[in-house]
Amino acid sequence: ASTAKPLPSYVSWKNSDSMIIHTPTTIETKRSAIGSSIITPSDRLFIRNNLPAPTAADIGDVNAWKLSIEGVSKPETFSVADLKQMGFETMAAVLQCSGNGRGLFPGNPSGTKWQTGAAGCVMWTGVAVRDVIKALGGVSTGMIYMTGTGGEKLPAGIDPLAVVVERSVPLAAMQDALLAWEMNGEPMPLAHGGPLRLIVPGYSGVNNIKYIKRLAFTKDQTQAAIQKTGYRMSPIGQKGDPTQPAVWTMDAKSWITSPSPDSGPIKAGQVQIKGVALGALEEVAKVDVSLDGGANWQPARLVGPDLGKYAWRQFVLSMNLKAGQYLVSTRVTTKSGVQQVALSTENAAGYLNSSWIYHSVRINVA
Ligand code: MSS
Repeated sequence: ASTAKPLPSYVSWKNSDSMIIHTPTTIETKRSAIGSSIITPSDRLFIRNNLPAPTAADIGDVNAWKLSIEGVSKPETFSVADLKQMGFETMAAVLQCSGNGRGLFPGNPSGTKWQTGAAGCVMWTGVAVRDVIKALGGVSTGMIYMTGTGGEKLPAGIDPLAVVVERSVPLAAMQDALLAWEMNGEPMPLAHGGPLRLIVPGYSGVNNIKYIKRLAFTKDQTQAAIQKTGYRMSPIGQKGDPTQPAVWTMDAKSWITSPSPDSGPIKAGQVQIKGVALGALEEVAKVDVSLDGGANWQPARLVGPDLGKYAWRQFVLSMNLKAGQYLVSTRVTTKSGVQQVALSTENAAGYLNSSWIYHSVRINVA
């Protein structure tokens, strides 16, 4: 009997064969199912919700959805229809949960045991935050953070700060941020943050606020628990607190998508070793592949168009493999020479695992 859980109704349109359903709010893309055309198909993109997602009835008319903007010279509230008249940009950017790869840390940190599939490369369309801010006379002096607030209805009887999805990122992140109403050429699905989503490219998943209702430029980081104590790089055994680094930018990282360790033995002969590599904040310069756990490295070939520094690159290494066991490792280097780390510091909640050692995969060739 199959023990596979069904897709929850709010994402029933996802391709269930491609997904690993950890819980109704944590749904991962299978390693081999991210597709091979750079952009992750929307029906295979992972899902992570810290609060139950709003329903279509909660949202109503998507063009009438309101965003208030504060901490600027002329604070203003815009509808999505207004924003659509203020600018137009399209950008490819990787969306990756802060906890992607948590299940590959050796120490069993708490939280969903994501492998590689809490990530995707997505085309986002919307208006640049900087254009909206310009129209409002610029950011007020003294502001150091950009704070976005999710539009979920909050459960009654609980301190809102304990549950609201509200995140602050350094003001500089505003430069390339987008208020997006479209994803992969379609209106932003509700499950992915429609009617309007804040995209902060280069920053991990949690900073990309879905159903955003407020964008504020602030002197301080929000007091919301998800910022104050949550998503902190806490030492193992310690609780999160504001003195610890916040989970903000991602790191250079790569992994193989094929052969997938879950797809059984591979036939000896010519094998295409494929994967994806992100530079996080910079373009990918090269990816090296090792078949012996990092003793020897060979350059892979980058495949397909370069969609900019916030996208990922596909890579392939075509190899003639004899029968045997191989420990396959991949290591990305960015344009300025930043190399994917060998080891990531394990932390209490298992955030930001970008270690090539922990992402190495044993494959059997028969
Ligand atoms: N937003 C909101 N509003 N809410 C929630 O819950 N989550 C986070 C982001 N944003 C949220 C938000 C997270 S956490 C993540 S990853 C992301 O989102 C996801 O996305 P999608 O679309 O995939 O679902 Mo981790 O770091």
